[in-house]
Amino acid sequence: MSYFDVPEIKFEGSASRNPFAFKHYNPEELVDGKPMKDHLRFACAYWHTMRGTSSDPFGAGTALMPWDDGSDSLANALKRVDVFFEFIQKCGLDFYCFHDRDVSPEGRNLAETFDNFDAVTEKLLAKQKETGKKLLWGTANLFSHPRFMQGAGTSPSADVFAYAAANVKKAMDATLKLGGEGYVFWGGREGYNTLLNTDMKRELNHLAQLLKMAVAYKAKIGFKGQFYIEPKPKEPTTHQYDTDTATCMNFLREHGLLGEFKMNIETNHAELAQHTMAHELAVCVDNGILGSIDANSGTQNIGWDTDEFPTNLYMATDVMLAVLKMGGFTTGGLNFDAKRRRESFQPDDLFLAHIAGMDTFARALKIASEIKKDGFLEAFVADRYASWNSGIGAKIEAGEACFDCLSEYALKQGEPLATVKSGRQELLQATLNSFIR
Ligand code: XLS
Ligand code: NI
Ligand code: NI
Repeated sequence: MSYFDVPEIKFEGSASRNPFAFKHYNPEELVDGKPMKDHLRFACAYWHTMRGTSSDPFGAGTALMPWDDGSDSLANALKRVDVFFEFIQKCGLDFYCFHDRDVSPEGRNLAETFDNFDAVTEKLLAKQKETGKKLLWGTANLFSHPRFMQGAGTSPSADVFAYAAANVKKAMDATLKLGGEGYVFWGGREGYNTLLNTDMKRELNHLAQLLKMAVAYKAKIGFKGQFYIEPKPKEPTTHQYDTDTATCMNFLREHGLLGEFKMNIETNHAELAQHTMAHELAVCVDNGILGSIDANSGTQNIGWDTDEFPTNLYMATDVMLAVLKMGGFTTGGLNFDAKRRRESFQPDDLFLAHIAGMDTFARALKIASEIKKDGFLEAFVADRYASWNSGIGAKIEAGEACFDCLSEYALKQGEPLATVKSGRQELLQATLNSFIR
């Protein structure tokens, strides 16, 4: 039984005009001695690929999904697993990610919901064994159902908090069962729309309690995967508590949780936080907490999460420079948390969208590797800070200077303007451009 009238996607090289072929992604090709597929660790998002209908606030879904009967039945959910695995297999995506509710429907009560989930994860496990595909990370959807309208871990209702915790526990069990390499906490509706009705301090303490329980439960069941927080500043709530990496780090530090979590950084979220993706990744790399990446893109002039497939080579190059700088992914990867545009409604558009993203990152990997080997950026930055390597600079860095001695130094030294060198931003941008080919 085949659901897609599309062949297995193969590498044909940059001269190929076959839309159903990779022009740059050649999984086994070595870059710096490591196969491209191990550098990139591409993952498919179950929610967008299988459950995205391409509806928007002004119109119904347009996506053609001939395999889906549109019902919330368990049988339909089980059938989607077959479709999904055919898709990731043909598209050469080695990993996938899911929320509990993407793969299995709510039941009439929590026990039935759990039973549904068990039935589907059994099938996911069987399919993983059959195909060799792996789970990059799992998570719980604590934002779609009306019960979570005012948050989950930060809901004003303790009963909702307990319900959310039960679902996190279950989703962690499932991730362990499926050999998942990570587990994501994205804030969902953890935030507020107005402070008039919100006890922010109490809500944040509750969120910390939820995470502490998750850490304890992780040890209890022996889940060795990596926990990630996925920052996002707004949408669905006006203010999301996990605004950006720096905010998340401070929260984790305050609650003694810093060593337990890394970040899952999403391009579109970085942009919504008025940062660049490069900034968010740099904060992570500098602090040793870059875990995984939700590879997508926003639209610069739009203020919400459009989750487009990433095709911007400059942005992808920034991403791969950061990934190479940290020495490559360990548990993480590049998850296409991306949806095709509403107008791209045909089933084969799922392939074309992923091919576009995969080829973009394959090129970016090669470009970033060349930039790294050339070393011009590192050399420039090292030279820019050379005054800190000896003399007064080294003394300050070592914590051996004080205001009195610096004042004495400055009075003797005179005007420092002559020691300031050009930042050469335009030169660096032009040099970087010459690698993008
Ligand atoms: C939503 C988030 C979400 C997470 C997983 O904006 O990106 O899809 O990645 O819960
Ligand atoms: Ni995401
Ligand atoms: Ni998002």
